[in-house]
Amino acid sequence: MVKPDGVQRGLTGEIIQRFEKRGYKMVGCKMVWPSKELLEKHYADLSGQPFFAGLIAFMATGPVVAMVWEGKEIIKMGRMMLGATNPQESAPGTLRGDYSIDVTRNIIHGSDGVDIAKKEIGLWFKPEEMFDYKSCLKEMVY
Ligand code: RTP
Repeated sequence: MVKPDGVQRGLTGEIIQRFEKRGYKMVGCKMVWPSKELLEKHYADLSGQPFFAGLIAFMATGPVVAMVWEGKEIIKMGRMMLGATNPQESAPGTLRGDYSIDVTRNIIHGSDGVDIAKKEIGLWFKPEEMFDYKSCLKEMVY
């Protein structure tokens, strides 16, 4: 998910391009201005953290771009492409390492496991908003 800061800074295209160029297939994509209720469900596992309220407030400041990507080891590789949560620890060459300096405004969120991804896809997408289509990347992806 491109966070509000990523959308407002015009980084959505760059983020999508990095995943596409790497060989991943987009199977869902939508702009959403999320409610606090949706965000509280999305970040439910962090509800005990001191930064929770600030994180929810920030994430509700503008639209985000929710995406579903498919391909070999997408969770592991996607998180490598994002870089460390705290941009001060993100390697140059990663999205956060190249484009952010603040842990809240770290431009992008990525699911950190298959079960978490399923839960998050269920929160953000209706089944008819996901697409199973043929791609010329298919041979690379599978
Ligand atoms: P994400 O879910 O966004 O990909 O990030 P993550 O797994 O790497 O990090 P997580 O621990 O799940 O935290 C979610 C988001 O909360 C913000 N955060 N702020 N110390 C802090 O102020 C702090 N720690 C985390 C970050 O924006 C992080 O992406």
